[in-house]
Amino acid sequence: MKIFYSEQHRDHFPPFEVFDGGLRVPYYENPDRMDKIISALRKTDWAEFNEPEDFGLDPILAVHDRGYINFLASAWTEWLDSDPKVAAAPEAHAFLPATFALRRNPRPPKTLLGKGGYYMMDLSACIVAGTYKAALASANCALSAASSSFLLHHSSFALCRPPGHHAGKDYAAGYCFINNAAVAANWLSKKGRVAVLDIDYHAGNGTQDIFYERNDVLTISIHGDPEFEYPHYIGFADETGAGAGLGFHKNFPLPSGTGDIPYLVALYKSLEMIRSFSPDYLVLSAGMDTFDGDPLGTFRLTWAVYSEIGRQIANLNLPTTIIMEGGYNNEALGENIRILIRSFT
Ligand code: OKP
Ligand code: ZN
Repeated sequence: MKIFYSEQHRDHFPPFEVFDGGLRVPYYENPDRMDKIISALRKTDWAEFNEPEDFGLDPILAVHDRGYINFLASAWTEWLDSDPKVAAAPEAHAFLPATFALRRNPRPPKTLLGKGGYYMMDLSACIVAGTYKAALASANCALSAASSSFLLHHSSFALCRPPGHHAGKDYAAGYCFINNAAVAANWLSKKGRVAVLDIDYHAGNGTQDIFYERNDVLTISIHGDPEFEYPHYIGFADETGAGAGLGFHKNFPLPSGTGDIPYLVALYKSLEMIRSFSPDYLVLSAGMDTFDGDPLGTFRLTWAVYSEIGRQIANLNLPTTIIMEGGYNNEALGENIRILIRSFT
């Protein structure tokens, strides 16, 4: 199986993020995650690593707002220029606003901090010197995998970092800047009907937002109930699409502590919906933070169930573009991914 991966992600490694309660902690979404996955995949006889192609900005701007992308491109240098303390020790800093636009004025502000609070949703999507280039490379991995799924009519894996499913049309959130799955799904939607299935532990709010009014892309997310879990404001069962897109979005919010069996029940319902939509392509947002003991999750999925999840999804028999999202138990991450995706080889 073709795997698309770029080393560019290493330059996106913010020195901290801010947790609920104001605690400043080391960045959970770290480069070591990729190293663990790569070493697990290198042990197989089916992993074929490829550099992504550069697709330029057009397929990204087909999904994201231009003002937002411009903000991502310039935020770090503007931050560096704005404060001598940052310039004196750039590696100890990240751009992160502390004031957010609760109800939006339709006019994006002109100042950097104003734009930060307008284009960012929380305190985890920190911007450093390498963030924009890493986010572009990550989106190019997704596009290269989508293009490979189209040309070879076969599944492919985009080993994306930073992840993407929390990023909306004009906002960064939850370690995500460019919505890799949405960019890939939108690109594939020019070639055929597309379904997006998001199995990351957290609701795929960005993907939901981006396709909410479209009926040509079915989006489904299985996740910790936003009643108790991040992203708190979106991902509820009664959100099923709007306008032409009504009936083309589905959320499966599940309780804290969810184990293998109830998870598989939600998965089977998702696969039933995908079958009746009869897409030409599947985009799979694959997060492994559903694993028992993940530091950012509450589910209790076992190692063995990833094999069953992979087999069931692969049974759809669709060219599947698998996009890496979350998963923060680094020691288990590589094996879990290997077990999940081997059914697609
Ligand atoms: C990104 B992905 C923790 C607050 C939540 C953000 C989590 C983002 C998860 N105290 N922080 O979906 O894996
Ligand atoms: Zn997640």
